[in-house]
Amino acid sequence: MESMLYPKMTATRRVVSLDGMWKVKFDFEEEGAAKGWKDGLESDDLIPVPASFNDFYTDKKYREFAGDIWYETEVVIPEEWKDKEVALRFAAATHRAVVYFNGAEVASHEGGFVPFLADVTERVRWNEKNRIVVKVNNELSKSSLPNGSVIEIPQPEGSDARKVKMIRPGFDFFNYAGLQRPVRLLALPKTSIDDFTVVHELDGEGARVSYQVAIRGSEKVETKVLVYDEAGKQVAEANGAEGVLSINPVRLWNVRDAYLYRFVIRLEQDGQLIDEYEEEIGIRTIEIKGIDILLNGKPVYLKGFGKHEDSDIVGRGYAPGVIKRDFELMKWIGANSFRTSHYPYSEEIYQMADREGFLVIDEVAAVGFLHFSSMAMFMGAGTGIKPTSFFEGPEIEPLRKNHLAAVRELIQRDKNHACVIAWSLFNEPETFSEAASRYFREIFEAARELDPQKRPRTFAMEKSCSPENVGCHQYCDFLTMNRYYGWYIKGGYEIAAAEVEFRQEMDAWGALTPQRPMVFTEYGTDTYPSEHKLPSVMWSQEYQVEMLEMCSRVFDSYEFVKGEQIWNFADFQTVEGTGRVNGNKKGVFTRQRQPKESAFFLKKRWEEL
Ligand code: GCB
Repeated sequence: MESMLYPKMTATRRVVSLDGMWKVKFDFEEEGAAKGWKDGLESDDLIPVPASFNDFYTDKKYREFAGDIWYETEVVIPEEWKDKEVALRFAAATHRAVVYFNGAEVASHEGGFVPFLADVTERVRWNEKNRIVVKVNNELSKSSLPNGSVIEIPQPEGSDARKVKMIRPGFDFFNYAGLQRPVRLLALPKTSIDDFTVVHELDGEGARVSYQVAIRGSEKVETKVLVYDEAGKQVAEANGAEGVLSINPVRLWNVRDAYLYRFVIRLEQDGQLIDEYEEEIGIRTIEIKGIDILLNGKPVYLKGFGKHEDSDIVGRGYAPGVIKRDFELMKWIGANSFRTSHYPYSEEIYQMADREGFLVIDEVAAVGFLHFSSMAMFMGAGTGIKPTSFFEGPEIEPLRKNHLAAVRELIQRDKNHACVIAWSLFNEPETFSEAASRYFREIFEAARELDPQKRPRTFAMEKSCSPENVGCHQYCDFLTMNRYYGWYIKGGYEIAAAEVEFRQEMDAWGALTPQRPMVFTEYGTDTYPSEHKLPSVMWSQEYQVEMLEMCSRVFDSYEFVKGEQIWNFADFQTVEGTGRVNGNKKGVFTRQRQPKESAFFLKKRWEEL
C-alpha cells in the first residue's frame, strides 16, 4: 500500500486519530533490538504525538539525543472493519522509522518529511488491543536527506556514560525529530482509490482538466468524477479512470484570490458505491516565459519568505495554531508566497496555502550538500568562500537513491496542489564539480518526468554558484538565489561596498543568455529583537531595515528579478555555537511570532509593489 492521499472520512473510509500521549524510550545503550522492545516498552515516560521529542526535557541528553527513539501506543480495532483494509498512516517520522504491529515488522521508511502507510490488515486482533511500536531514528549521514554526520564525544574518566553520540547537521537548523506529524488508523475498502491526478489547461472562458484515477484492488468498478463549485453546484462530470473534464465558465485559482472546486471521485459496481474520495482543487496554470513567471498566463512577482516549521516546545511538530498565526501574519504583511525551506512541510500547510492563494516553492530536504574546508557551515555559506567537492565517494550512490525517492514522494504527495508552483530540488549544493553536474541532470530530469503538471524546477543557489560556473544552474527553469550582501558579505559600515558587489554580480547574471526569471530565496541579517541603535550596528533592528532598503534598491533595478523571499519569516532554533545566539535571528518576526521593525518596512513595500 503506497497511497499518499490525505486521510479523509467519506461514506466508504474510516479515519481514527492515534495522536495523544504515547510511551517513549530513548535507546541510550543501543539495546532495544536485542531486548525485544518491539514487543512493548518498559517505560513510564509519556510523550505527545505529534511533536519533536527534543525540547520537553530538562536534561540535555534528551534534547541532543542521537540514535533510536522508541514509541508505543495501543488501539482496539473494531470487528465491523473485518472486510476492510486496515493501515497505519504516519504523516512523517523523522528521519527514518521501523513500524512493529503486535510484534511483527510491518513497514519501514527512510526520509522524515513525507507520509507512509503500514498495511496491518492480516495482523489485526479484532475487538482487542493491538500494540503499535515505532522505532524512530534521527541520525544524519552523507547519504541522508538532510545531510550531516554523527560524532562520538569523548567523556572524562569516571563518567558513567559509555558512549555519547552527537549530531552534526550539515545545515543551519536544529535537527528536530520524532513522530512530528499526526498518526492515523485507516480502514479502506478492499478495492479503493489509490491516487488521483489533475492537469489543467485554459480554454477561453473555460478550462479543461485532464484527470487520472489509480485504483487498487481486483474488483471491476466504474469510475465517476464529479466537480462542484464553492456554492455546491455541480459543474462537470466524467466517467472512466481517466478523461477530461470541461468547466465552462471557470473561476481560476489566483494569487491571494483562491477558488477551489470540490472533485468527488466515486468507484461503483452495479450502481453500488465501492469507494469515495474528494479533494479541493484550484484550477490554474503555471509556466516560465522569457523573464516572466506566468500564473494563468499573467506575470506574478513573488513576495514572501523562506520559512521553517519551528516553534517553542514542540519544535518541528505539527502545530495548527502556529500554522494559522503564520498565515495571518503573512496576509497582514502583504506577502503572497513562501518556500518550504528546507524540507516538505505538513500537508495541512499546503491545504491552507491553497485556500488562501499563496504561491509555494516546494523544497525537497536536499540540504547540507556542500562542504567548506575550514569554516563553520553557516560562516561559509553565502560568503563565496570556496567549498570542497561533495558529489564523490561511496556514499553518493545511496544518497542519489534517497534523493530520487524523496523527489518522487514529494511530487506524488503535492502534485495536485494549486499553491505549489515550483520544485526546489536542492538548497545550496556544491555546483562546480563534474560529478555535481551529472547528479543534477538526473534529479532535474526525474522531477520533470514525475510531475504531471510539469512545474518549473530550480535549486536555491549559494554564492559560489556564479554566472561563470555553468555546471548546474543551466538545469533551472528559473533561478533562485541565496545572497547575504550586507551580512556575511561586507556588513555594517561597508554596506555601500556590498551594494557595489551585489550590482556587479547582478550585471553578470543579466548578461547571460537566454535570460530567466530570478527570485531571491534568501537575503537577510540576524537581528536581536532587543537591540536598537542610532546610528545602526549589525544585529540591531535599524540595521535589518537598512539592509532591506539596500536589497530592495538592487532588486528594483533589474527587470529579470521576479520575486523576493526574505530569510527568514521567524527566528528559529539551530545548534549552539559562536555564530548563533540561541538560534538564527534573521526572522522578520520573533519565534513567538511578534513583529520586528523590518516587518513594518516590508508591509509598506509589499502593499505598494
Ligand atoms: C543559508 C542557508 C540557511 C541559513 C542561512 C543563514 O544560506 O540556506 O539555511 O539559515 O543561510 O542564516 O546563514
